[in-house]
Amino acid sequence: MQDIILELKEKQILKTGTFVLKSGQQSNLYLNLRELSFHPRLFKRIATQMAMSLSTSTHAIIGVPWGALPLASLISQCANRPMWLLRKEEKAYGDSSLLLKPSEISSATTNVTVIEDVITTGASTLKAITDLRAEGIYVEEVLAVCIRNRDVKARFAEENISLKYLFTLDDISQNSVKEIPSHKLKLHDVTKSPLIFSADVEDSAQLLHIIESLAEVVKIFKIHADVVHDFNDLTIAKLNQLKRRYQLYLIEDRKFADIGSIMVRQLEQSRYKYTKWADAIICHGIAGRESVEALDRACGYHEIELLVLGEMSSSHNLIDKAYTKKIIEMLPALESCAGVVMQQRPVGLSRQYQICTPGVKIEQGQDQAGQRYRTPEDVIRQGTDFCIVGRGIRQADRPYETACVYMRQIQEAKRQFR
Ligand code: S5P
Repeated sequence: MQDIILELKEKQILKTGTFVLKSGQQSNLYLNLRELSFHPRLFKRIATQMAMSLSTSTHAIIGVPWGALPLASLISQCANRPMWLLRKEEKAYGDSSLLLKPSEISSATTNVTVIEDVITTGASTLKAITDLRAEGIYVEEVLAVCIRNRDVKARFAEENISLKYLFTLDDISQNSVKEIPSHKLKLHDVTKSPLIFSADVEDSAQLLHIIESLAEVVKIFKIHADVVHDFNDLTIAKLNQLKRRYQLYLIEDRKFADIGSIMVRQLEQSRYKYTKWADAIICHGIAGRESVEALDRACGYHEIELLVLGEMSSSHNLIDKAYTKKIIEMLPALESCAGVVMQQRPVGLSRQYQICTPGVKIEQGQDQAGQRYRTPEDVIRQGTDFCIVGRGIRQADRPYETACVYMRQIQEAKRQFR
């Protein structure tokens, strides 16, 4: 439910401030669920949740006119239960009945669920219930997205109606809303946390689990979204939730390497929606200055930092000293560039650029596919700011404890060599 609340906040459907409600009461939270239909995916999620709590003995659902009608129709689809219609006022012509339902169904034998979006005093919902009762309908329950406070439950209990809802506004404490940062973290905000964990796992569940289990000790996570086979919008919502809760910095290691216009489209139009969650992306500079500058401008627009790759950890890689030098020369023109992926700090490089070094393990060595490893002590001695560690932690029996060991070794080496 917390996910849904955060998304409502992000989409400005849930607002903070000072608001006067229809009832005249003042509130510091305002929920405008009328705008939910502008966001079909979120709307469907909410309707699905509500459909799951529908009573099994309900024959039909009825939305309180008019605000709850789009929601009721979506729930009707999700639950595969018919939707009947209740008019707000009687018509002066034609069929004057307030209720529209199939004529062959007798009112006396039917239970209905009334759907509402937000219930504050309950007055309009109770008016709809009175109208339905006048038509001989038995209202079994009311299902709402949200109630303002729990006191209103007693009002429905008096009427012998069960009131179900997804959340109450009182539950959304001011603190949990304030926790959401208004800006993304920058790499220099997290320099006290010099370990980057490469979360190169296979699916979203593993990704979210490993991030959450390490988040107390690791603050920077590097992800290859395209190796997470079921990376989707829910993964993104949950990643953002973890980001806020633990103040994390997320790097997408896509290693963009094409001409500028394509890299910009890859950044902005990818199915992995990098701009919705990444604080930084990694790119190659192979296409040259103008291409990287185009990507840099797009990064600036999306408040994403750029990390440019100047050296690789793999054996016999094709990068030579001249190439690395040209990458370093490119940096001053890149306004979003926060750092470089390098094996060591180049002499004379400005301290404004953080050095991030992959290929780090407690035991130095090599894997079967070209990766070479150096120890945290070795890379810190070479001037690195951040050690990037993947399998050294992920494949350990106790990843959390192992991450703590890496962190201690890195910090110890920093004390020794700085
Ligand atoms: O030169 C490089 C650059 C990078 S970003 N060598 C690398 O290994 N990486 C990345 O660091 C690589 O894509 C992987 O995500 C991580 C190393 O993982 P490990 O399991 O070998 O520590």
